[in-house]
Amino acid sequence: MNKKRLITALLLVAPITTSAAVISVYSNDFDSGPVIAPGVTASWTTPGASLQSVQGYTAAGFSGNFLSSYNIGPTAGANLATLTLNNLPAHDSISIGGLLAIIDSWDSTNGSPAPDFLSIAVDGTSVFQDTYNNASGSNNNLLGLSDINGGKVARGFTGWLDQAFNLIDSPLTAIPHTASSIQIAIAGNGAGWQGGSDEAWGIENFSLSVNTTTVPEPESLALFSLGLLGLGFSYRKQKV
Ligand SMILES: [Ca+2]
Ligand SMILES: [Ca+2]
Ligand SMILES: [Ca+2]
Ligand SMILES: [Ca+2]
Repeated sequence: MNKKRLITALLLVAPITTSAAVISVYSNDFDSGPVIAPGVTASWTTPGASLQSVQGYTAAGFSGNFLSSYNIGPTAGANLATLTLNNLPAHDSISIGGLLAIIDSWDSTNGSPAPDFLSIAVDGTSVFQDTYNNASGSNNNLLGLSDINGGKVARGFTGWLDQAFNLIDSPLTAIPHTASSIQIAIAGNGAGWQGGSDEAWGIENFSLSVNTTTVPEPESLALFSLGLLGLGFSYRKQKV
């Protein structure tokens, strides 16, 4: 096939590729107020968390305040922070982003008292659950989140060592979802989760984006077919 025909064929094939669009619908640094897409409404209910200083987490890229469970709970049902968003644009999946602080004496699934879990649910269905071993136990960051803290380093609160992770590339990316409303619930839980000032979580730069996938239009499919024809013609021509 000559170069011109190859380029023509590739150009015609290009429109068949499904394209994805990402729309940021909510982000919050917990300092300057949330940024919310036009038409979308957002509200938090936070019996298990409050706005607090990030303390030494500035060294891990946090700033000002974050949403944290430090010094709160645990009591049944009170370990939660839930974000509700309504009037989302049409989408087929969602992605949750942010920085996660794992504060003080977390005891993994096999330390004491354990197990300790950080859990995130979307519309009541668990999409994220992991455990951390700041104080005891051996299982830590089983989901392999990106460490942004340089390992276990004291970042304040009580004297126990602390951890921090970026939620990027976690199971929170491209979660299938189509409804126009969503509830995202963050909780510390597990039979050994002590909460209060023993072990806590914090969320910074929390964000939600919705993803749309564009399928090829019939016109593109027709062009694609023509491209294939052209490709076949070129091959035949070259053989003789
Ligand atoms: Ca902040
Ligand atoms: Ca503990
Ligand atoms: Ca600490
Ligand atoms: Ca514990």
